[in-house]
Amino acid sequence: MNQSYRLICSIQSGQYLGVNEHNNNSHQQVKTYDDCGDNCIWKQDNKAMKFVSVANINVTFHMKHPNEWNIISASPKLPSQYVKELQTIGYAIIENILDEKQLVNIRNYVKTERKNLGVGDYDDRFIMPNSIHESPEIASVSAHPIAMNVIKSYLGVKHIHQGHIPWLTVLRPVKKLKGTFPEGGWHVDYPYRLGRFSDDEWPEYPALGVQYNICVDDFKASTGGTQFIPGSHLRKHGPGWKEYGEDINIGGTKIGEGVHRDVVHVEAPAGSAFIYDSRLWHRLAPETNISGKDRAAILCAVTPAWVIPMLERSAFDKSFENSLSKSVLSKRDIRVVEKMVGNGTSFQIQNMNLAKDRKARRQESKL
Ligand SMILES: O=C(O)CCC(=O)C(=O)O
Ligand SMILES: [Fe+2]
Repeated sequence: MNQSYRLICSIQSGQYLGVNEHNNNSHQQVKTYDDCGDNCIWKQDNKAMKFVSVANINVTFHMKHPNEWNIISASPKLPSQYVKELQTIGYAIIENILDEKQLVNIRNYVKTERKNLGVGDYDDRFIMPNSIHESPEIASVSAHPIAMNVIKSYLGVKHIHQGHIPWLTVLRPVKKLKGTFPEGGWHVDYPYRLGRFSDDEWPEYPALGVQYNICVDDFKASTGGTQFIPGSHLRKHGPGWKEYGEDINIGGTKIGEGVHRDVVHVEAPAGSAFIYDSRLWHRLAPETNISGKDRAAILCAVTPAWVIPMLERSAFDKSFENSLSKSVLSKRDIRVVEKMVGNGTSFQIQNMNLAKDRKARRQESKL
C-alpha cells in the first residue's frame, strides 16, 4: 500500500496531467487526460512531481505555475492493480476517491434532503433520485477519473455509460428488522437479466457490466455492507434462476449456513468505491445495519456504451442543465458526466457525418 500517490489536476480544464508513454520526445511527454490510468499517477518530491509508473520513463514535472494545478491525493494502488483484482477475484475496492470534505458535504446534503423527503429513520433503504443534480460531489465522483479508467480497461472498451441516472441510496439502521432474517434479495446486476442471453447462460467473455458503488459511509458487517459470494461471477447464471438447483433466495441469509455458507460482507471504508463484475451474486442486507446510523452509497450501473441503458435517463438532460452541479463542476467533469448519462436512453452516434459521407459517395459513384 502506498498512501502517497497524487493526481495533478488542471484548474482551468479539470483534466489530469499524465505521461504520454508512447512519445519519446521530451517536450510532448506530458499531456492532459480525462481519465487516469497508471500514466497519470505521480509522487510528490518537494516541489517537483515525479512520474511513478513505468520504470524506464523518468519524468519530473516542475510546477512553474502552481496556480494552474491542484495536487490531489490519489488511491493507494495503481489503477492497473485494481483492474487486475477485478480480473482475478471479480471485484476491487478503490480507496480514497472521496476526501473528508467531500464526504461531509454529501452527508450534509443527505441530512437536508432526508427532511425534505419526510422519510422515516429506521429500516430498509430509500433512494434520492435527484442527487446527481443537487450534489456536485455526487456528480463528480460518478465520473471519477481513476474509476473511469479501471472500468473501461476491465470492460475492454473506449466508451462506457450509466445504465441509469446515478443515485444516492440510504440504508437506514434496523429497528423492526433487528434480529430478523428476511428472505430473498440475492441478485446480479445489469445487463445480466433473465431472457437476455441464449438459454439464460452468460458468455464468459467479454464482461458486459460493472456495478460502481461509492461508499459514503463505512461498509462492513455491522453497517449493512453489501453481502456477496466471492467467485460467483464465474457461474454462468444468476441466483435462483430456476433450472439451476439450490435457490439462495429461499430462507433468510444466515452467513456460514447451508446455501449461504460462503457469503461475506464487503469491507470498504467511507470514501472508497466497491466495483464488481455485475455477475457477482450479491444482496442488500437491510437487517444487518446495526450501527444505529444511516449507511449511504452512490450506485452506478456501468456498461459499454453500446449496451441499452437499464432505465429511462431522459430526465437527466433537462435537470442537469440548470443544476447546482453543472454550475460548479470543472469542464472535464461536466463533459464526462454528460457523456455517461446524457442523451436520454439511446446512445447517439456522435459522428453521423461519416455515415452521410458514405451515402454521398455511394450516390456519386452511381452517377
Ligand atoms: O447497497 C447495497 O448494499 C447493494 C445495492 C445493490 O444491490 C446494487 O447496487 O446493485
Ligand atoms: Fe445489485
